[in-house]
Amino acid sequence: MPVKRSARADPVGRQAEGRFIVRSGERAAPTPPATLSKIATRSDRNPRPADGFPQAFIRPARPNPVERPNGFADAHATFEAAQFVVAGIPFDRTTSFRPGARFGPDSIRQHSWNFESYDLETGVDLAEVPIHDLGNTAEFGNAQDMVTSVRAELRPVYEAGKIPIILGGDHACSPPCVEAYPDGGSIGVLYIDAHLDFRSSYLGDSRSHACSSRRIVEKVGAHNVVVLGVRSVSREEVEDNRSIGMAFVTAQEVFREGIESAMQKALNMLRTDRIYLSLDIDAIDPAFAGGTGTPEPFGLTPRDVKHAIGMVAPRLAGMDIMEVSPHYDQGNTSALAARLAREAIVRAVATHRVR
Ligand SMILES: [Mn+2]
Repeated sequence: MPVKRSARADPVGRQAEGRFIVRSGERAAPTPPATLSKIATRSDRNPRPADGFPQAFIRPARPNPVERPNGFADAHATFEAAQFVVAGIPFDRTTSFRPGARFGPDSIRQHSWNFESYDLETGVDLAEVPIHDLGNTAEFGNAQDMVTSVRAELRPVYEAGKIPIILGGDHACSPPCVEAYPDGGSIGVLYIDAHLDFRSSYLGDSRSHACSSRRIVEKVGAHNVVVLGVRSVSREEVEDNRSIGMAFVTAQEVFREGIESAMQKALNMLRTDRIYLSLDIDAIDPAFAGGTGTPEPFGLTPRDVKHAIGMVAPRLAGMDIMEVSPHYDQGNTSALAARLAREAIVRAVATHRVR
């Protein structure tokens, strides 16, 4: 039977402080991994009523669009058992053009229910992978509050050896996800974005989404960051970076050389054992992912990014998908984001490098 999401175990012991809370709605009770078919698993969540009930009122085998649970699909595990931990940061207060990425996490979760749990290419069934959904952070008044809280909330996730899958939110949400990585651990960052995001400060805010790669460089070092898919920079960003030396691979290079070669180049530069993948959905061409705050033409294809995820997966330390702003399209951007999150999980599992 459905249980109140807010009534479940508090994995990091901080729900009383109002973070990673789920504000509304109910969620289907956890179900064990499927042993028969996908349909059987979905049916378990929606038991058929007793015989004789009018046919018109028999509930569908899969959640319908209005009664779909709030959480990420197939996230049935407890926090303790989980290898992957989904969390949402519905924060978009530094968006510089079109706001709305605060609606990204829940829209991505909704669209995650569209997909089968079984992945044809890897043979991995997400229903058998321990995934936990922490819910969303509380809302924040400013970027610094968000940064402080996200750092504190994500550190225990890393310390427990789990891989966070963070759903944003504007790209200002990414630096604290990297900064939360335990001190002493060396981490590389693959930052996939149309923009360089290398401003020192933007509109008076050093925590603006226009400054995110720079904040990450300050944490992990310029030699441990590569930006992929770039096609929009300011002159000042490029000039600043000449002395700092963060590497980037342009969208044009990906188009010219192909994603395999471009990614090989990027991975050769990231010498750390583990890599955090930050994906600004605007790296992908607005023809495919127009539901975003700052759409930039001449972008990567969804297939490019799928392939890039597959190449990073054996070293995956964590991942975020940011800047999905669902009200600017018909759901295709959210669907793509949900599918790419699932791709990261199945590829990481398939390479048997998950701790
Ligand atoms: Mn961007």
